[in-house]
Amino acid sequence: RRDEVSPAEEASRMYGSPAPTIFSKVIDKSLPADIIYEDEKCLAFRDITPKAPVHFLVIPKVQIPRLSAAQDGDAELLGHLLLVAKNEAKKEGLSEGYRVVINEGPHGAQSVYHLHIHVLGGRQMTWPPG
Ligand code: DGP
Repeated sequence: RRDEVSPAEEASRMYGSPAPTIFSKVIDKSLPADIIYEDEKCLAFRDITPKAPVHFLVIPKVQIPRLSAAQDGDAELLGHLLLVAKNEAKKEGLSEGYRVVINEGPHGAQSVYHLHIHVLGGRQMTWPPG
């Protein structure tokens, strides 16, 4: 069954062996982070270089390297990440709205190759983004 393999084993089976990133250390708690939510599938923690008064990341425990590497079987997990993002945004008091961002690949300015959803709020956002 899916929940009998560790996240690392599962990632290895589904995505090959992507190079671990700094977020692997956040997941295994070998690197401290300000974790605001955790369950068996995901983690939400504050971004170390916040770009807004509230800026947190939601990541799967399975190391999907980037959105373009996601597979059809990830539909439930991806939906879960979005629901966690909006639940935590509410807990953070972002009642006036917020920005949800996934940076994908070089043109998307992705720097950490472990899929993550940015949630930014607490100030007026502008459009288009840089
Ligand atoms: P991206 O450019 O979308 O790949 O964003 C990666 C984000 O991860 C960036 O906003 C900074 C954040 N980040 C990088 N290293 C760490 C870390 O060690 N701890 C935390 N909390 N955030 C980190």
